[in-house]
Amino acid sequence: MSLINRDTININNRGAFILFEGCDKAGKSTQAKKLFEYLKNNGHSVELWKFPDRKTTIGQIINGYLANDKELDDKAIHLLFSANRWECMKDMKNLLLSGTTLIVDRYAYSGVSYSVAKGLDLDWCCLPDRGLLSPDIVFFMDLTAEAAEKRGGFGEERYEKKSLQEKVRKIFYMLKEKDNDSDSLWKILNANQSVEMLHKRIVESSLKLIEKCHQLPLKDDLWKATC
Ligand code: DGP
Repeated sequence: MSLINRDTININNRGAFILFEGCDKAGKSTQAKKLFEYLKNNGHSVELWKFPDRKTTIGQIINGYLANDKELDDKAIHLLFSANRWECMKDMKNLLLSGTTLIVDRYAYSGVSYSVAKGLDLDWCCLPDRGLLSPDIVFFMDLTAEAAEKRGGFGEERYEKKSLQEKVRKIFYMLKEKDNDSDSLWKILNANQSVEMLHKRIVESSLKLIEKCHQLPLKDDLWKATC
């Protein structure tokens, strides 16, 4: 009989939590999908997730808000975005512990950046997401608001306005500082490079990370040290 219990096996083989963050139109979804396809085609167990998850009941309210069909108080919508992440935590945790790598397109960093850009208090905004699973890497797709504006489809949804996007970008950088990024959690990527160059760099970092995560425990301590 094996003396190694299931939890130990899981911890030693867990998947990596790979997060893409950035302002609107920075190319997060393109890179997240390309990485997903690369890993899948190379035999990895991998899933691609996106926040907000517009399919859940909470996600449908968020969708109506983003499409300007619904008006909601800034604090109320902030809490709904956070609740939308919390309602997925159990499934995400189980997948990671079973060895599946998760590629996640937006997360709590977007949650805080957009709400603070609208005028809410930074500490108040961080609290609802405190204790979520922590990502193992944050690929920050960095693009100026001027460059974003020139990309197709900009301006269709609520937050796609140049002045707001400029603020959002600054707040992402504040959150990077707040993370006290000693273990190089954040990778800042110039989103103006070619799709293929970015993809190559992302694949290289992700493969190293996936290997490293096999040995690391999963952390559900987002912002617990700083908030
Ligand atoms: P996307 O589907 O990635 O284009 O995101 C839709 C919009 O929602 C985008 O402008 C960014 C914004 N957003 C994403 N997550 C959050 C969040 O948690 N809070 C707020 N306030 N906005 C968010």
